[in-house]
Amino acid sequence: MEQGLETLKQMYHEMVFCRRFEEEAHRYAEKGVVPGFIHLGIGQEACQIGAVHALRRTDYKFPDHRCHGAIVFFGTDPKRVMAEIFGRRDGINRGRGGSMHISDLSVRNMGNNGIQGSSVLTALGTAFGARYLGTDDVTAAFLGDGTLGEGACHESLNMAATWKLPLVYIVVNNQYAISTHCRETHPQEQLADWARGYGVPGVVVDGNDVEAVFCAVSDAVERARRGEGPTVLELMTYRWQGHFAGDPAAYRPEEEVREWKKRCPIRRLEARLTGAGVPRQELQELEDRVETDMAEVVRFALDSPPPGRTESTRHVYRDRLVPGRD
Ligand SMILES: Cc1ncc(C[n+]2csc(CCOP(=O)(O)OP(=O)(O)O)c2C)c(N)n1
Ligand SMILES: [Mg+2]
Repeated sequence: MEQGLETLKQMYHEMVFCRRFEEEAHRYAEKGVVPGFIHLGIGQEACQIGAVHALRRTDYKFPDHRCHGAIVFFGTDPKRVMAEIFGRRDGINRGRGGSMHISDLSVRNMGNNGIQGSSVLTALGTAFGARYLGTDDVTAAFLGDGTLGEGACHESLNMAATWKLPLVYIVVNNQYAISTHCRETHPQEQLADWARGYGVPGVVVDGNDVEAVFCAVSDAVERARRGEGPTVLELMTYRWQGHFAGDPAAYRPEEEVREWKKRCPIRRLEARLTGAGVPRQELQELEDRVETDMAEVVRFALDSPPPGRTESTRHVYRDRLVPGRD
């Protein structure tokens, strides 16, 4: 599936946006503006944008803790995503979720969960629900190489495979789970092979090539829409930062980090576009547009006040009226 140049330029713009968005989030985390942890997906932009383009607005999405870029391009206003990361009142979840728990049901971003591996179980619910309601909406769940070691992943894939549920497992293999290399925790050469035991296709993809990611996710999504069941995709990539903002990542060889930075997904798409005759100036204009937009995103988030103390018991289950209960 060859992508038109216009789509590739759009992807370029979005990947640059993801990178700059997270760089700004990182900068403000270092200043102490971001409460709690933030995990950055810098270096993994092709995984996020390639997948976004393969999904419809009505598909159910389960981002993981490193998916800020995808969350924005699922269709949530980036200003409200940044405000959420800053824990502010205008955040998409009123500042209560923070980086880890950004959800937006209007675009069927079902949110993330702090318990690694639990999303793939919840994802069974939306996948089954779509089938039950007679729609062809697909569920896509992002998870990491480390998370795949959770028992919940086996339970989820077993059920999805048996019931042929429309579920796509997007395993972003950035090779580390915090400080542990995936070779130390998984016996397979490629994690995608894990799917074979369940009679499910497992596909290894170059996760730094946005076109390859788009094609692989599209194929898996179409297969799911046709009612042929789940697919496990293993996107090979690397996170440039430590596990969380502030982790010096001393456990990784410097040479390894340098090598992976040479495979930058954004520079790679840039080479593809300029090789196809797109003037560098045109890409520069896209980058300039990102800078202008990002200043507005950060300004909005900084200007938004923190949630007031009196609000702390609002919008929680406590307020809900349960029939038959006092
Ligand atoms: C059940 C559970 N165990 C441990 C943790 C702590 N934890 C948070 S992220 C993480 C590593 C996840 O690694 P991976 O799935 O490869 O994702 P990555 O961070 O590399 O994107 C761990 C162990 C957790 N949140 N939940
Ligand atoms: Mg990982």
